[in-house]
Amino acid sequence: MAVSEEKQRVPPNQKVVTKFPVLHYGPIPKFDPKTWNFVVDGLVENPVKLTYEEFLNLPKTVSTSDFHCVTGWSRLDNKWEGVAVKTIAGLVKPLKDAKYVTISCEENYTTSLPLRDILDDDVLLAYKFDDKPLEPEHGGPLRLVVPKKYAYKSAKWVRKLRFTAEQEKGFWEKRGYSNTADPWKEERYA
Ligand SMILES: Nc1nc2c(c(=O)[nH]1)N[C@H]1C(S)=C(S)[C@@H](COP(=O)(O)O)O[C@H]1N2
Ligand SMILES: [Mo]
Repeated sequence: MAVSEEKQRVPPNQKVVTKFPVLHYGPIPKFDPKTWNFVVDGLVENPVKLTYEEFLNLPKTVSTSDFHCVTGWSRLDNKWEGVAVKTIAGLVKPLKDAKYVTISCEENYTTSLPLRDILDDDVLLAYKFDDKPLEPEHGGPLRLVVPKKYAYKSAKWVRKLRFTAEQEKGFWEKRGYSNTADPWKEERYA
């Protein structure tokens, strides 16, 4: 990549990698498609609990985006396929007081985002990467992808979205990482 192009694509103090590192806290959870479900609750008109099959039948989105880890690596042009959180919001209809979403995962990992960030066009709950089923180590069967934030907001093994009036602090955010997590402003620590 030309130097000028890289400057526009890569946030400050990040290094581009071509392999896809695997990074998370704790074990890789087991996935059983028969018992797995996906819940949306909190401040919504129409809470839902979907089976794996029902989730796969939701309208899908394909999006290619960049991925920036707070520890300093960035991976460009990742092709994700899944369901836009915007699509989910259309289904559950957030109430007027809903301003944030808490994302809960297997193994007690959580993070949260303001509604306007999570409803961005490039934010999706992905079940495919590079046209193949998302690997367990990268968050399969389902992970959130939030390209405009440091990747600790891109929660792996997602099971639940909860719409809230106030922002709840996530796993890394409670441990001193930035709640806003904008890589272009280098918001690494709170
Ligand atoms: N459930 C869960 N999701 C997580 C994490 C985690 O520890 N647990 N780590 C985050 C961090 S810090 C990064 S950089 C990315 C890494 O995703 P990857 O392993 O697919 O590269 O996952 C994010 N999502
Ligand atoms: Mo990270």
